Amino acid sequence: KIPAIAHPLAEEPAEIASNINYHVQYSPHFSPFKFEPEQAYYATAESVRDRLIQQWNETYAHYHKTDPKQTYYLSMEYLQGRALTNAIGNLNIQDAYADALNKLGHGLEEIAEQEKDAALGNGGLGRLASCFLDSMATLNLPAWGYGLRYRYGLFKQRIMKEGQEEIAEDWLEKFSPWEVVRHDVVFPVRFFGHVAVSPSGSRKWIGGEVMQALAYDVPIPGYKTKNTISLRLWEAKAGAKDFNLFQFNDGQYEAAAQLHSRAQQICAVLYPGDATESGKLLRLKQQFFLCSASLQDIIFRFKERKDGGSWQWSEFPSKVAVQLNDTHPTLAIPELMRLLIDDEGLGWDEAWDVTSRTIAYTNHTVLPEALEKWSQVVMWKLLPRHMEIIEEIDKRFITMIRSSRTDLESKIPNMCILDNNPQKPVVRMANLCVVSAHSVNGVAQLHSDILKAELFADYVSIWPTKFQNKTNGITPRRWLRFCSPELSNIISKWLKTDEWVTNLDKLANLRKFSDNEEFQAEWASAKMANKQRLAQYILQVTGESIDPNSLFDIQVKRIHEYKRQLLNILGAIYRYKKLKEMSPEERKNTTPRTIMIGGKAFATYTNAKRIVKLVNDVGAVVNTDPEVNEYLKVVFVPNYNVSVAEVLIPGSELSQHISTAGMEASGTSNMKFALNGCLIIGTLDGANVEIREEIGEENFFLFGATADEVPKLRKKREAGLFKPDPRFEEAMKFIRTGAFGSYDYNPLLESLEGNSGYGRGDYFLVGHDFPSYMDAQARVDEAYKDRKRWLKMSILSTAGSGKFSSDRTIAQYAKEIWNIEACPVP
Ligand code: DL6
Repeated sequence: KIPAIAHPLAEEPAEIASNINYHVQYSPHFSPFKFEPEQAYYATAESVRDRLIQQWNETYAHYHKTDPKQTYYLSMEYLQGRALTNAIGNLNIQDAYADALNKLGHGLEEIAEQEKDAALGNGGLGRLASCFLDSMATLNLPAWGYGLRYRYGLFKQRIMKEGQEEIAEDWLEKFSPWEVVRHDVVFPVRFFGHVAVSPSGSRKWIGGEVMQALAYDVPIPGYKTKNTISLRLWEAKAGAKDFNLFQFNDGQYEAAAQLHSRAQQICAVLYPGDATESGKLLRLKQQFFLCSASLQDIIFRFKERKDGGSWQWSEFPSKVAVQLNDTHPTLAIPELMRLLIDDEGLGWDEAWDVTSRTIAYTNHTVLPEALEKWSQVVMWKLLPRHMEIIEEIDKRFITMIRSSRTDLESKIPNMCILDNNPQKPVVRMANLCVVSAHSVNGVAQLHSDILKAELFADYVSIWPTKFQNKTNGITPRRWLRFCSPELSNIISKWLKTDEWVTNLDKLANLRKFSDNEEFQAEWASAKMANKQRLAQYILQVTGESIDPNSLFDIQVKRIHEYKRQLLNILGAIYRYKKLKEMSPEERKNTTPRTIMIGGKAFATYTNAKRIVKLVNDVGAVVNTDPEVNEYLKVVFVPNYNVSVAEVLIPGSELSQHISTAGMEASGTSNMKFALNGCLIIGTLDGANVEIREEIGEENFFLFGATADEVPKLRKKREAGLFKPDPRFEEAMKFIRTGAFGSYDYNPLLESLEGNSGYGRGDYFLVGHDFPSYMDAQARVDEAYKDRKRWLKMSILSTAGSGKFSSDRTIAQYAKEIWNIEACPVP
């Protein structure tokens, strides 16, 4: 009965319902007369998009008119998750949409669940980029995100008897209502070819294969502001002229469309396997594709802003800031140099000055295997002109050291960009970034200190002010306001304002209520509602029934040996064994626990896959053991992603952030859990250090070696001086008895044994930290028995989380690195 009328800016539920109906009828994607949840989702999303487009166009127009300095965030990954709830939440139209959908016979929550996660990232680094976009928009900062439009994002994880299975995740299967293709924004990107030298000596990259980068824009609305910025995702295309009709008609179908198929490969998958040479080449192509297309677009906008008037290249750094999210977009450095020198005719010194004043670099890891090094052979083949430029940057850097810093002569082999080892010559991308960028930052204080003291120590004396810290943050909108409306409402009620949503420091005012019985009771009931919702979800996806009165203990993140899910599961095994040995009476005095572990293992990372299998095998035994399953359950949460996190985190009470100290650059899920009133058991690693400082050490279950002890402990072990704790040995032995099935866990267990060697010697110190971990777990059990104390700690966790808003992080980047200012749309 509701008419189909376009009301793009409708406020009233009845008008919104008409607008949704309009999209059902006039933007059809399905057969007519169907209005099931799926159809309702697409039509609802399109009606929200109408409104976003309006704000978006106003934002573009405003930036064009006011011409502020803009930031461009270059990232190979964005882990956006779902957009609908976030968009209507940021636009503050949830209630009107819920009413409108009710009129149409649907519930908002059910409709929102139809959306597939946009998972164009692996984990923390990609999710950080997405939180940053939300904050940039909310703070009215003139900024853009640039990335790639992967056809298949992060794989879907299925748990089989044999362990993890990976399935391609086709997030674009039907289509995404959140992207707008810009057919007028297309740039050529070249690969291979050669360098031609003109009689005057100028150099130009020619030949090779040329593809087109086509822009798809995703609107990023700020919270309660008109400003709506863009995430611009590039897709690779070949044109009609690249299609050989003659060959096709001759029956050579594949040869006829060769370039089309190579273009398709570029954006086919996030992180193609790089164990093979072709895999490496493809990954490098992806990186260059992002950099080249984005820089051409940025330069185009820089020139366009003067409406044909005159401009100077020296102004470029005062109009453009480019942030490299890790080394993945490092090729932006030689590409900007090439565009300026070869295409725009600048001299080396001027181009270098512009480039280095424009580009800033964030490091996200100290793990040697994650520090990118590209084969010089592959680089010369794919990007010959860029290799010339990189050689010149390196040569000039070495000359500078030799002329002005002779004390660093012996350090040159480590500091220079090209490692010319004849066996395996490589380009060290992190070194290229440090030498070229005007700012280098780590992502938590401890991590930034380690960068300065170790990884980049040699450079610090040359450029003492280049190195900075920008502790990561998370958006309070997605990670509290929208994922836990119950807790949010209580917070706003007691603080008598919802200002905390954009000024998270205000949460500190909750401290004064931490002992208040009425407040505690409301807090407990919100947490219980979230636990019940989580229990429902676990039942639905695993068939396991878990008790909301047990302690919900969660570890969710990518599976990696340094993140030590193995420590967690060994602890669970030990707990299980002890419960088995107890009398029924003794068991009644224990704290019932549900341990949930979730995360994806990289497809070729064998030990990580063994860990996934072990968690599942332990769960299968423990959960069906009638003697103990009232006191302990172990659940593997399949296919962990952003939407799953939005259910798990609000329902958590304890979360584990237990990496070997010094190895987790920051972590951001620790911040999400703490913000949701979940207590942390953790090491002094990454942002744990700062979280503990903010929420109070008495509210944090600390254990384990510190970062400066780790190298000494490794040495001690190599010298054969490590004696494992009997509890640790007991847990290991228990697995070997076959208590959890016949799978051969020896290779995994052996990695924790011996004193050294590849895959041996317990590099991640699980055995060393095990006793202090178990002691900390015992403190958790005791604390949980004291209801009032636990609730107080939970409230203080939320109250102490103000610092970890990505609004704070982004405000610091804006002021201390980018030098940009807010530009609110009037
Ligand atoms: O900075 C975001 C995130 C940190 O929170 C994690 O601690 C860190 O492991 C992650 N780093 C990476 C590095 N990948 N590469 N290369 O994902 O960044």
